[in-house]
Amino acid sequence: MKTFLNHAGYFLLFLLAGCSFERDVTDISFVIGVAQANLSEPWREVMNSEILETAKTYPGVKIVFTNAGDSREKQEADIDKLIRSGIDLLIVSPVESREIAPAIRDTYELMPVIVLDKAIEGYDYSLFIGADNHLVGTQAARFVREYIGEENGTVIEITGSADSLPVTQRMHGFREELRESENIKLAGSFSADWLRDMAEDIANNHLDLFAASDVIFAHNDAMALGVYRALAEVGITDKAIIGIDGLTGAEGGIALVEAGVLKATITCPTGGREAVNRAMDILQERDGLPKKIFLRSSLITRSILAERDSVPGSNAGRSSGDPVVLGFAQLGKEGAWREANTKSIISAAKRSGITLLFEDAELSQKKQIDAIRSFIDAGVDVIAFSPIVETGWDEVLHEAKAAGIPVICSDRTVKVADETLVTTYLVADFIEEGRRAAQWLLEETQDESDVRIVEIGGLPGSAPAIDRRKGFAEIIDRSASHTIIDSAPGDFIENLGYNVMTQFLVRHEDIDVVYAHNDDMALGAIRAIEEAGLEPGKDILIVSIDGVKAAFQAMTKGKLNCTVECSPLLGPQLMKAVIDYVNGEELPLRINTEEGVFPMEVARDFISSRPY
Ligand code: GYE
Repeated sequence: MKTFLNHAGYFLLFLLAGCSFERDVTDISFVIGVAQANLSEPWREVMNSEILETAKTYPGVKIVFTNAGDSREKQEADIDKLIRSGIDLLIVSPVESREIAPAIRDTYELMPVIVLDKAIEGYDYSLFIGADNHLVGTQAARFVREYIGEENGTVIEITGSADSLPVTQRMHGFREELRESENIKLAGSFSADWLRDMAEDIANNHLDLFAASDVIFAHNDAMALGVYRALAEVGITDKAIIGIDGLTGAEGGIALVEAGVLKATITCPTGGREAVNRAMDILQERDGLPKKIFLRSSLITRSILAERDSVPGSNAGRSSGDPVVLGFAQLGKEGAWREANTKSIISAAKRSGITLLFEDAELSQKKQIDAIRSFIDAGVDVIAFSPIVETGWDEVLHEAKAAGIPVICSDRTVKVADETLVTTYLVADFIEEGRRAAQWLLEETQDESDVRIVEIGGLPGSAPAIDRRKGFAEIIDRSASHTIIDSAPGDFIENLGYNVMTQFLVRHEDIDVVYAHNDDMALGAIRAIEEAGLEPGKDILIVSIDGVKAAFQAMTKGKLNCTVECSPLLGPQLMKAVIDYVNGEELPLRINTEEGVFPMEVARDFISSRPY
């Protein structure tokens, strides 16, 4: 029955959409195709209606929906039909993450593609938008830990369809965090395919187990409601049941929390609104387009709802004519990347009419904290900073929060106990950069055995140094022929890269590869290798990260073998986030920038167009 309905629904939509396939160029400026995975989950209905509602705010934009009824083959056919109908951009919410990837890649060769909700492997699409499902799971477990406290307790988990990426991520996040409390045991885990009635049946079939548990955590609110119904049937109405989604409307998570049916829910935005807004940015070729947007998820309880109603909105107290003031605390001037980053921020602020208070912390965390405090005192609208290291920010960020000033982390991440202290992260995926450097290396040296690698690390304790190391090691560890024989920090500074490499060359006779966490240190290493009478790029292969101009110059001379791009041009994205915030829009949790990999062979083709 479900399939029939889906197909019938699809045909209806397709017939309706049929009229728009004949494009009337005079009044339709863009047609956006939406390949939806299914419409049997309320969450997806909300996604579609958000897409429609948002599209209405852009005159001349037409949306054409298809519904794959959870069949991958059907979704491939849908995408095909949408393309043939003449859409300008595809939004796809994939049925699954793996096998659909080639169809998405082929479409991306023809037009921009936004992947919504389920990430796919690789980078063959324009933009990914979705929740951080690992974090969603962590947030749920944090609530459970807080709720159960020190006593012994048990929890039952009801998951969405097994074998789907968000489910695995939610499970991992939930269990990892739960393990922090030894007194809490997972008493059972069941899959109910995201469906309310299936969850109700499961609870009915295991009533004793459910009745004896302290908390039931379901991967969506619909299943949480199903469990509630089963327990209410036998007179249990005070069980702590928590869900995910936090949709508005009847039977939505917010109403269920308000009514006391659920103790809590974690909001999981559908991204429909964001997808259309970003689609328009792409179609109108606006500045500051990111690669991945992770949406914010928040814990909702009755008391949080009550509190929220009494808190003024983000732009309270501003009058619309006031210039927007941004305080930016730069970490220092350690090299070429940072110089480009600073320039990008200053010029983008000018272009956007934002008043910028700029402080340079000269590589001192203390100075950076002082700068943030000075922005709080000045009462700026938004604070942004590029955190020199990951930890040690809780106190000053609490001060900013207490003053009602949002904080954006630009380029690097922080580790804080309360994740609401940071409004948005505008960062690169440093782990992925490390992986890409390693993948390039494995391919380049695939026929060799016993490849000996030295690593020149970034500033210890900084997010890029921690993550670039992690991502690189993850891939290298899979190869029996590659070993990281030594690693030492060069703090992202050219001279220190030179020093570290000089010592490596004294300590080790047979170095095959240098992996440097940035180009500046690689350039320092090149100097050291030449001084030792060896040929960089030949006797010793060198791979680094950033993609600055000097790295391209070194590649054209054959001295550097590969650079993995990490764009410093964050100014336009940052200003967009600031303006969106001031306009009262909810900002995503994390925005990842676009990045490429440039081996030596292509350096000449790109060098003249490198923007930094
Ligand atoms: O790669 C390095 C700089 O935080 C991403 O910092 C940034 C890094 C960049 O010093 O060159």
